[in-house]
Amino acid sequence: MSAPTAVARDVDASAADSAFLRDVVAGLTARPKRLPPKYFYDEAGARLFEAITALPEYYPTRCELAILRERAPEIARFFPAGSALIEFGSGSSRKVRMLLAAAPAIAAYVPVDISFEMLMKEADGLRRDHPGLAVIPVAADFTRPFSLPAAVAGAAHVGFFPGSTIGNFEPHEAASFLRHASAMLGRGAALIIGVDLVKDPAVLDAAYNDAAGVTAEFNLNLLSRINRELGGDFELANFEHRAFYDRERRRIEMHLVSKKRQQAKVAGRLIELRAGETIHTENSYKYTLESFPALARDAGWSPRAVWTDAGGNFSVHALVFEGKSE
Ligand code: AVI
Repeated sequence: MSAPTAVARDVDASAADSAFLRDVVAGLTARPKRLPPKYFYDEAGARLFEAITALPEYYPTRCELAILRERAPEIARFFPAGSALIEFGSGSSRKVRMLLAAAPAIAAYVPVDISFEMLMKEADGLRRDHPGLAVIPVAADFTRPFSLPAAVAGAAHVGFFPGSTIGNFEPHEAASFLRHASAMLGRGAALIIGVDLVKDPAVLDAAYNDAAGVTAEFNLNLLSRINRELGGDFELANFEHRAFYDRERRRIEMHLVSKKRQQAKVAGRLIELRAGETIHTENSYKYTLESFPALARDAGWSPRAVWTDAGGNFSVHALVFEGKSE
């Protein structure tokens, strides 16, 4: 297969801007106030997230890379010859490179990401290193249904969703993502998915309250982004980062806490905050080796294999869709 250079752009830039504005105004005028975590990832946010993945306290990336490194040959058994690998939220290509190295039978790689620049940069590097692989990027918000490129229509599909990004969805959103994924990938498809595990709350608290303050910067960048892109006037010094583990809900919650009574404007709208009031910016759900397969089963997937790192911190699951496509 030759390597097409065209990129399918499912995201219209002005539509994306107005969705951002709509979601921000709706979230900041709701009670309690909230902002969707998908908006963390502008260029500065993506850079800060890369820095988080290298922090000593942030174990998920290291643990998942260790699993992929050690188990790639076993994972590769889920990739039929000539298949197309579709990565949801591809970002940097570090993880997929491990799978591509172990599975030369993959014919096409479809990275799906909201960031067009990141897609282009990573696609160029992959084409250079895998000349026989068709790299067909799709610029799209993968949290919503999108179309796969026609070039991979006839191939077997394998989804790849690493990083426990599924943990940033509410459980009902996670189930609906899994249902959309099965409809898109089709009958017989596999999905390789990284899922963070329930563990000692002290380890979780440390991972989201790092000593260097990078996670705090990442959280606060959401307000900087609103200031930059939506003409907001948030005073960052008037907010602080708060992250804690809720044992009952098995999730880390991240908030931005207003240090005092204050007002801010966003696109002409007045936002009022009480002292101590929070803006809820992210949930990061943690699953067990029983609860994630149960969620996947309810969404129509058959769990086939699971791998964990030596410390039992993180899991990578192989699911297969045997049912009917919607
Ligand atoms: C991308 N996602 C899985 C990260 C997480 O751990 O929930 C985002 C993150 N938030 C704070 N630190 C990292």
